[in-house]
Amino acid sequence: MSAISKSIIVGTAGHIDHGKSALVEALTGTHPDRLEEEKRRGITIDLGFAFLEEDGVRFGFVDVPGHERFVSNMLAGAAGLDLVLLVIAADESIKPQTREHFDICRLLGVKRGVVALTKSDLVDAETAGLVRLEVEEYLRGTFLENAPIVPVSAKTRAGLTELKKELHRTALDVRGKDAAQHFRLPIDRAFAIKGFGAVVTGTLISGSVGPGDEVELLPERKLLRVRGVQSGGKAVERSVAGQRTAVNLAGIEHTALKRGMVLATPGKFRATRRIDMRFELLPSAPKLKQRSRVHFHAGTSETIAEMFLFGHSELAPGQSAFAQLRLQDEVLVLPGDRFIVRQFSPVITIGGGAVLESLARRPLTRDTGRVAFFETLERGDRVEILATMADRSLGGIAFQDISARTGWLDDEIRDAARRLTASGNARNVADPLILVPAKAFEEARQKIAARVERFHKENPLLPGILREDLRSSLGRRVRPETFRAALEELVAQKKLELQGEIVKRAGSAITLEPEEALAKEQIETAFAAAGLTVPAVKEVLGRVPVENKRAERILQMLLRDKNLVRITPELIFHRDALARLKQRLSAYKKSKGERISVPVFKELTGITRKYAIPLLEYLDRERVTRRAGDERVIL
Ligand SMILES: Nc1nc2c(ncn2[C@@H]2O[C@H](COP(=O)(O)OP(=O)(O)O)[C@@H](O)[C@H]2O)c(=O)[nH]1
Ligand SMILES: [Mg+2]
Repeated sequence: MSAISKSIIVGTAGHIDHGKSALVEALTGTHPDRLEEEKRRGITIDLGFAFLEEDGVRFGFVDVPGHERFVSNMLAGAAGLDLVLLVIAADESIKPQTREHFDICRLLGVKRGVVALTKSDLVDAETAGLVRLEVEEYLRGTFLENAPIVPVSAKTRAGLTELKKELHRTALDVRGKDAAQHFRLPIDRAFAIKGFGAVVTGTLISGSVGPGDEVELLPERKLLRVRGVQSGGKAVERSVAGQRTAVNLAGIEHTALKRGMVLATPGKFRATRRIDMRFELLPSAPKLKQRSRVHFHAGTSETIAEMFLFGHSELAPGQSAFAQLRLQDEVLVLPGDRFIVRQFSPVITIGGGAVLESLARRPLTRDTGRVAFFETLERGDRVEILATMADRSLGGIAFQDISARTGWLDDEIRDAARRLTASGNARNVADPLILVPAKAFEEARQKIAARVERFHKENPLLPGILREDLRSSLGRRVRPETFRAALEELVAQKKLELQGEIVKRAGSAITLEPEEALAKEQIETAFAAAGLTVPAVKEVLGRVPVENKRAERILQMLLRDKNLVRITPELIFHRDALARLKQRLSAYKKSKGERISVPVFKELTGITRKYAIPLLEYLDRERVTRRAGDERVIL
């Protein structure tokens, strides 16, 4: 057996009874119908799976039901197709679900396929020729225009070798899925196996998974451990993107798992209820009104949604538009993911498209930059996308948000961010990363400088503004990280200076008017002279030659410089008086022992209870003394 170089998911598509399941069995040896009811009724209800290895290519077949009642099952299987095997019975030619399935493949962005004209044993050469012409005509101008059309019979096995050859040839042209990207496995089945526990299966659409991995179940946000992985019916060390994959999970009951949920790399993604996208209405669909209710299908999930059209009051058949879907249930999708929209009732496929913004915001009329943003997302240039995301954010965009909104790998994010900051259009203000538009950063910088300047003007007797006051004066749009970075830059540029918690203009110093200098001296002297029997603050301030507001500021200066110490709102002492008191206590300790009562303290200091109690409490706080019952211990 040759080594596997490529893993490709092939999906069948086509009308009921056209021989899809029989063809998969003829190609792989496995009949894809697995449900009891399917076997009994002879129709496919849910997805079926089979495998084939041909010349280094591993084909995972997803066989879908053709009946119109089971299109939603078909959709769960169609997500993740690399290649479509369009099945058209030679005796019936193109029928309604041929068209619907084909439309779905086109809307899902399937790029390659092979057409099988099945049941060729039932028609003569002339009919076969006519059907081929019809099919060619139908496919003209579509992605299958030049696809091989192979007449086959599952009954006589005619054409099977040729069909395998064409599948192999086409598979080599398919751009496979990327195993290096973050892991995502949309779940299409969940069940339990005796002795193993919960198992889920799905088409691995990106990344890889193996035993021992930790994965996140979304939208549940549950972390789970992978016990084992199977691919193609065998246990494997790693299953990679493009393979049908079964994952045995520890720590969860299979009943808590269901189709539509996704296993993913932990901590990277967020489920959503609001998606911006480019929507394409099929030419065969009726016109679509604003705010229509629809069915939304992406990956293996489906939910009900309301569609808001941007810039259109309704959409004509065949038209496309930017739109927002508000979903009833949370789903995990990423930009670039394809989805299908079906009419609410009667349920028919009416269109689909690609996700542009998976974590969309509420649509606002005043959001004039929206269309340009969508166009940027569609162009797909990473640096440009980051720049626009930063521009449209309130205070910048952080690493985790970029990751959740783009699905890019960490290195891809870092690389794009580096190129963006190098261009000068944005600033990184944090580690790992918060991108702030250059304009917003410059605004913050200027606001800070202006605020400090104004503070100095309004408060000539204060050395500068408190850092926290400065930050909160900028409003909530300036993130703390932006503030810090802008402040650091202003300090580095020697425009501002930091002094503890105070921010000031570089080189600024308080200059006192002559009467202010006099007042300062008078205030300090008043407290110094009073010793421990200090005067009321109001009284001291009332005596100086400047008005109350300035006197208050001068007092603040003395307190800040610690010449004066405030021990209660009403009581202020000079530092020398307090120093003498501490000396006296330590002398007392030496001569009389470490314990001192309040009366003795009063006697020692010659002060009344009014001063003694607050002073002792101050000394307790200063750890000069410690309270012990009614007494103090001198420390
Ligand atoms: N004569 C003939 N009958 C076929 C062929 N392929 C399928 N059938 C029959 O057509 C019916 C429907 O086939 P099935 O594979 O279930 O169709 P599906 O609904 O597209 O999956 C079954 O009775 C098959 O036996 C074929 O190549 N030749
Ligand atoms: Mg079938």
